[in-house]
Amino acid sequence: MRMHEPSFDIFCRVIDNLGDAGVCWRLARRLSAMGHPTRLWIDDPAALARIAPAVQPGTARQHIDGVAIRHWPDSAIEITPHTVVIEAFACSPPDWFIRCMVQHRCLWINLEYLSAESWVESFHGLPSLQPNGLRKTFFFPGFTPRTGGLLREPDLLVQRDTCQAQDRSARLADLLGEPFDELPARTRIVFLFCYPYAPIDGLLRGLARDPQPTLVLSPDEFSYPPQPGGAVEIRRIPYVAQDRFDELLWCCDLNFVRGEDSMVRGLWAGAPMVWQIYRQPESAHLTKLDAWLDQNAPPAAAQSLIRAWNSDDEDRVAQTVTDALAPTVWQAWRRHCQEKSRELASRPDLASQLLRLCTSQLQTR
Ligand code: TRH
Repeated sequence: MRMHEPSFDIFCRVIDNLGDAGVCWRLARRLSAMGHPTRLWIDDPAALARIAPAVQPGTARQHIDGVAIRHWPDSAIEITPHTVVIEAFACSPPDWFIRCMVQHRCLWINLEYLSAESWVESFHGLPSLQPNGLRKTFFFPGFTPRTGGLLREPDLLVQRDTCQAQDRSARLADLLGEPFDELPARTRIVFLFCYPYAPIDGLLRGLARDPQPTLVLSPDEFSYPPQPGGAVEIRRIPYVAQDRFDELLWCCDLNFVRGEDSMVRGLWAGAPMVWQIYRQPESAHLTKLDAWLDQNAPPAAAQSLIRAWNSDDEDRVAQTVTDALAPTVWQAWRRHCQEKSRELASRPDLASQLLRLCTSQLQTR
């Protein structure tokens, strides 16, 4: 391993759900695909296995999609660290590993949470000198040119458009391993990925009032309210591997996404999207949601639906669903999402920006 070439150790602590593993896995695969040796340390490989089926949760070391995966060990092991160490979401590597980092003068990056708040621009890229002599750099993903950007694979939008030119029932059948050939004409397909406390009852009521038939695809195991009536069908679907998750979103007309990684994929899908933001104490998440809505600025009716979806108010959700599906709003919302996906994709992606930063820091250290 050469001293000035970025190679990566990524540390991932799974707090809950799939987003911690999801973000780290996507980044690790991307860095490896760009030709940089990458090792992912994860404390809960079972969470990763849900979205990367080749992963064996009980195996301490494995190599999948070009990434070396290590079960984060409890005690010190003999290891040479890579030139760059990324801690995801301030999880901090273990002390014994930090001692190796000091010895090898590693770069240390803290990959932060995604936020559209304006302060992110001034904190992105800031260094923090550690008492042990290492310098930790704060890397903030974001939606504007002065942030670290968003994870995006090359030609993603071209792949999306090519995929969408093919028959949708056939694509769904291939992806989910179930027949989809009886979809009534004009069926609206809704992908529903949300937290168990989401106001689903209100959503289903709103959809049931709409004249267009709806098929709701849901990978989650929580129980749904009784069939909502109207032409709404709910279909439980299996989880798909992360490298095919986009294809699922590309099959749908309206995507309900959550957390961080699925939200970004919803943006790339370029279709109307409703984001359920991860709840934080003292409603800090609502400030983040407002910041994103201000910045992204979807049509007013879509904003009302997204705000309602992040509340407990089922009636408000039902009403705002109806408003957002009204033909003129719906068309404007679709156009908006298409344009936004193109605008965001015109900026450098997160992995390229991270590489540029690490390459220049390694040369000057
Ligand atoms: O699961 P999430 O809610 O994750 C989180 C965590 O709560 C975490 O603690 C918090 O820090 C973070 O959000 C902001 O949502 P997210 O981020 O969308 O992650 C889900 C991952 O699962 C994403 O990588 C996509 C993947 N996925 C698949 O690969 N296949 C599937 O079928 C589904 C439904 C998801």
